[in-house]
Amino acid sequence: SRVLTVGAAQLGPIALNESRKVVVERLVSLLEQAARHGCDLVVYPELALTTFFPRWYFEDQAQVDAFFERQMPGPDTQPLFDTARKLGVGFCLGYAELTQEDGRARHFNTSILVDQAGEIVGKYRKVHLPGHAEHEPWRAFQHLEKRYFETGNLGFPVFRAFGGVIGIAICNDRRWSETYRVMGLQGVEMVLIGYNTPVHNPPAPEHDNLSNFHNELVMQAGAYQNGTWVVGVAKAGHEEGVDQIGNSIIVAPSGEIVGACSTLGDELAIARCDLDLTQSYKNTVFNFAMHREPHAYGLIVER
Ligand code: CDT
Repeated sequence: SRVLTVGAAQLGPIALNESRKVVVERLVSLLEQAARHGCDLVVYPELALTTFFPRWYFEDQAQVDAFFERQMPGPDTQPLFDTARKLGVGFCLGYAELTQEDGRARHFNTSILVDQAGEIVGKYRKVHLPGHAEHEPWRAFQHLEKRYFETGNLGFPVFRAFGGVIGIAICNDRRWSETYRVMGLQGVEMVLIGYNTPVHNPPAPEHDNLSNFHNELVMQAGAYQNGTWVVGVAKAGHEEGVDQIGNSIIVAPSGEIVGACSTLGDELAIARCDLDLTQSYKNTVFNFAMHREPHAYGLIVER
């Protein structure tokens, strides 16, 4: 067996005026708790350093850029990396990334994987950006990810780390079967997913009371259909007037939930995940080499 002990480090709300320093203290506290319980790896939510800023329309780009990190680690996040190295616990962290690429400023919704030595060993940039690009005042709150971020340009890579094959997805990515399958085809054994999911979906309020059900449905299906562990971690609770789901879960390759948070605040859910449990799915019902029929799947990549 290859046991990876994982902590799903759910966060409660982050206020608009909460400093990075205070948020990082919360992250460090969860990392210390995880170390005391023998975790190898801790997974934080999407955009874990600030409030979920796409809920507001900002005209001033400088105001938007204030939510972005220009350096990782930077002065505010260095203590998290130092603690990881000291405790020998890795982490996966979501943040807004502002970088210079191809001679221009690029904005991505990013997540990194940091190993037990405190080194960045993987990076992913969100592909499935939800919401809208223009101000829509009829909404109770905005979801302007399509305005503030570019579509991720790294595909869905997997990383050989923590004794296994690790993949990353971010929030809305988890609703798309292609996300898991592209990583499944690369042998992924654990997919790490942070999210910020409002309970209320303004264009489809009839879905609101199904938000936890859909959260579990997509991650349990993604796990089973690809023979992989899935760790889903929320930024939860009542944040700046918007209710966000919690429901952070750790899902086995069987599709069963083996760990879960029960509050809407800062909370750690832990599971001992045997990466070898992926094998009986990858070698039988989801033996891709034996049973996939890609000749019949062309439409998926044609439009
Ligand atoms: N952050 C993020 O991607 N949130 C989206 C909200 C979409 S509303 C269905 C999510 O998929 O949870």
